[in-house]
Amino acid sequence: MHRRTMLTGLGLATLGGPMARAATDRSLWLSPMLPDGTRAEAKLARLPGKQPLIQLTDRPPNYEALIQSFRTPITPNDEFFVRYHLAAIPDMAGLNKWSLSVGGDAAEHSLHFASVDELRKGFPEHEVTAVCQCSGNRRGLSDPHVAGVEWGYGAMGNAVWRGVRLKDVLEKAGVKSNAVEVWIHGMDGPVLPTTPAFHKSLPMAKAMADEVLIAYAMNGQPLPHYNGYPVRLVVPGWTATYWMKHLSSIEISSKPQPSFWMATAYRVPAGMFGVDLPFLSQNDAKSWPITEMVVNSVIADPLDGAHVPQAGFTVHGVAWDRGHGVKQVEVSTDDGKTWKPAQLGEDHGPFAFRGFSLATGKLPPGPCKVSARATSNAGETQADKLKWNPAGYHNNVPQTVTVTVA
Ligand SMILES: Nc1nc2c(c(=O)[nH]1)N[C@H]1C(S)=C(S)[C@@H](COP(=O)(O)O)O[C@H]1N2
Ligand SMILES: [Mo]
Repeated sequence: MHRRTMLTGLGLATLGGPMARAATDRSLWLSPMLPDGTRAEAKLARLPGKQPLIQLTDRPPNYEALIQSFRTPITPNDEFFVRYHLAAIPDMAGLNKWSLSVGGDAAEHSLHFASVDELRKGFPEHEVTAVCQCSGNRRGLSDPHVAGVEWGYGAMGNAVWRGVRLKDVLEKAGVKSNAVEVWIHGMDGPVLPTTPAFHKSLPMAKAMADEVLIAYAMNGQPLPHYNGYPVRLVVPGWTATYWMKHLSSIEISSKPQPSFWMATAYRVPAGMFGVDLPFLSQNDAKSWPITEMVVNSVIADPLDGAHVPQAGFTVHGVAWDRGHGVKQVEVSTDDGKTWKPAQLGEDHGPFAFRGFSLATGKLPPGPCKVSARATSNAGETQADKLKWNPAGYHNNVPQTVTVTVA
């Protein structure tokens, strides 16, 4: 479809603010660093119930958020990114027949919840504000490029999640002493029976952590269809591959989950990225499963290519880490030569985005390279140099936004 027709079809002309700006200039929503093929094929498109997002693939749906969505620390549900591995996703009628089974060879009993209400009424409710970030966020910026969905900066979001603790449900089922992992599975599946189903697992120590929720609400609303309706797992601090959507089965297991998605995919070179909680049952000599996120930040305003006044402008963005919380964000307006501490916004807890802002003051005319660099309460700072790995994970090199001061 012709781009102009598509955008008109989406009704973008009627939207104000950042969306309208994004719609009129492709360079404002597509990172200049993405591979040419990705840049040529990506388009703004709307899934049911969503604002237009950047469509990277349609089957399965892989849509990233516009960078403008990170001007606020809480990401609205209708701007939240969507990522699926497999294309057979139940429709709402199918998902309304949801039920959850809990069992496994290392469970004392099995449990069955026939509705969300039954689950909700069985346990105390909890809330956590946490970043859901795809392991592959920024993969498209890997240099040299790597295979996979070529995400830019928007394969992430931060929301207030409400649900019951996984731990409380596991304790009700009874955890035997030989339990090693909790296996999780959702209601979506492959179109072809030869494609491996999306089976994942968590080590017992993370599964039993207080922050891990079986969530049925996101920012005070039911989960959107494509973000896991009616129930998903929320695993704060860990990349989103463990955040199982349409969660339908939980097994307490004495064995490591052997699926393709644990044993082969979603792995990083052993020891390349430090973690607090090792996933010992899935580690091998060469590689570890990707688990805890790395400290990172994104500049959401100004956008690459923007024109800014000599009197100066305010840099806005968000920073996050793997659950220690953000201690400081520094901003540079001279291509990383000098850095100034930014002002931090409201603290939404250690697993959440932390907003930051910095007023630049007067600037000389010409091109200006703006960067941000976050440091966590664990003393970790964003990497100076990309820790390249074959799947393009954990890219936390400070982003550079180039604007023109005029
Ligand atoms: N059932 C199911 N859950 C899933 C996936 C999936 O393909 N199927 N993908 C995982 C991955 S890799 C990511 S990045 C997140 C994306 O969450 P979102 O689509 O709500 O943004 O879902 C996770 N949970
Ligand atoms: Mo992901």
